[in-house]
Amino acid sequence: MSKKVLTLAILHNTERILLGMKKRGFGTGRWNGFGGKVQEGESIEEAALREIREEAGILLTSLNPRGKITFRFEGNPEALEVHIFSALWHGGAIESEEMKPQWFALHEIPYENMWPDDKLWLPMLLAGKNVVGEVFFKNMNEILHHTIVEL
Ligand code: 8OG
Repeated sequence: MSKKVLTLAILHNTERILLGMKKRGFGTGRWNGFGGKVQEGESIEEAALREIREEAGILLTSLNPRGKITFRFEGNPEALEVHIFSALWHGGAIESEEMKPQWFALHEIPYENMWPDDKLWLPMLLAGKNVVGEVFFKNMNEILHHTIVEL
């Protein structure tokens, strides 16, 4: 079974979270953290830092590794191994071709317009826990089963 390695970074502070509206590609129309595919020759953290720079115009030098979630879709042999990072952020963000950034209060996270798994693990992450798990999707909107636990 093949796998694709991706990154996902959650930028937040004690009051707010910075999400981006995905304007193209996988997950279009959903709010998400910033991230994408790891390219040849870069470490996973380097890829995460590059994606934050490209998608939100934010220059960071390090990230906190927060765990890993593997996504599978029914009928698709390729697993998506998403490495999750976080960083404390208070500053601005710049809209890119891929993402329109927006701050949300931590009690107003728009889960109804996010990937359906996010409500399963993002609250744990924001509570300071690291997460590890697997999510098996029937399609983009429906989860067949999942296991997500504190790392
Ligand atoms: O490069 P590309 O835009 O295809 O990267 C996809 C991004 O979406 C990457 O940051 C990983 C992230 N992602 C998934 N699946 C899920 C998911 O179920 N929930 C969340 N929050 N992000 C996901 O690929």
